[in-house]
Amino acid sequence: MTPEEMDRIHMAVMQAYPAETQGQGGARLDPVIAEDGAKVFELTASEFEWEVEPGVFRPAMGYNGMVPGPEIRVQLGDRIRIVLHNELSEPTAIHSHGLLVPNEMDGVPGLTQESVMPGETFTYEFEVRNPGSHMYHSHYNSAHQVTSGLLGALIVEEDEPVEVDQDLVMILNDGPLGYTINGKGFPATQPIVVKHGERIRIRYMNEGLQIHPMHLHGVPQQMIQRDGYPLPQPVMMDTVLVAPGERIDVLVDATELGAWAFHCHILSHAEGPNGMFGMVTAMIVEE
Ligand SMILES: [Cu+2]
Repeated sequence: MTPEEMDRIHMAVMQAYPAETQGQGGARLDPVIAEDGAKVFELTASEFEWEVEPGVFRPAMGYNGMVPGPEIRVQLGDRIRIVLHNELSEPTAIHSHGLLVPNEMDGVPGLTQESVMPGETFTYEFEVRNPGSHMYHSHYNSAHQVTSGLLGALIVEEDEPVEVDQDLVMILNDGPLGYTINGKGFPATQPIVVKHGERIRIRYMNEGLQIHPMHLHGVPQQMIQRDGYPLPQPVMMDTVLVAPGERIDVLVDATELGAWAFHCHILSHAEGPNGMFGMVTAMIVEE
């Protein structure tokens, strides 16, 4: 390959960003309020083809036909009911990762419940006792089911949250769908677009099998919470290491104008001889 050919391929990928693909994950799921006041969330696990980057469809598993699954947002003290319908070809279950729940609602087949077999429904019900950025995901054949997309954000809002202009979730994953941010690989990842001077909150969640040090160019990140627990002293950093299972909340002040690269700094998750791919996006700070 000549330098010119190499550069043409690099530039073509950059120019395609942000590329349109079928399907977007993480749509907010509004609850149905039951007669007893419980917030009911229906999740159907199924198998489908998911377009991770333009023209690349991979076999996925997901809730309600999307990767990541719908975002569930609740308040402290809520009684919630998560109704799982299993339309997969294998058993499954849902674990509410990070939440304090009664043992029988913990979602670990063989330990706390029977497996939810294909065609069956299981209802998880509990009172929400602890705030923070949490996750729900499969706890069955999990190295395959979770990395294939059976996951989602389960956010319990604080009574007095930090005021921000945008509150964003960034779910990291690796496995059968490749290296993804919110279910897509570059150039199909979505940019973060902010106005100059705005403050945003990013809730990182790592559902993959590998660590991902997330590096934002241009401005530092202020880590305020880990696994839903506030840090006694916030920490400034430019590369935030998110381990599998961890959630890390950061604040970013968009003080610098321009389009800033935002990527995993394990470089083999982000850039190769054909240019950027996988865990890459950008924060665009506008006037
Ligand atoms: Cu990575």
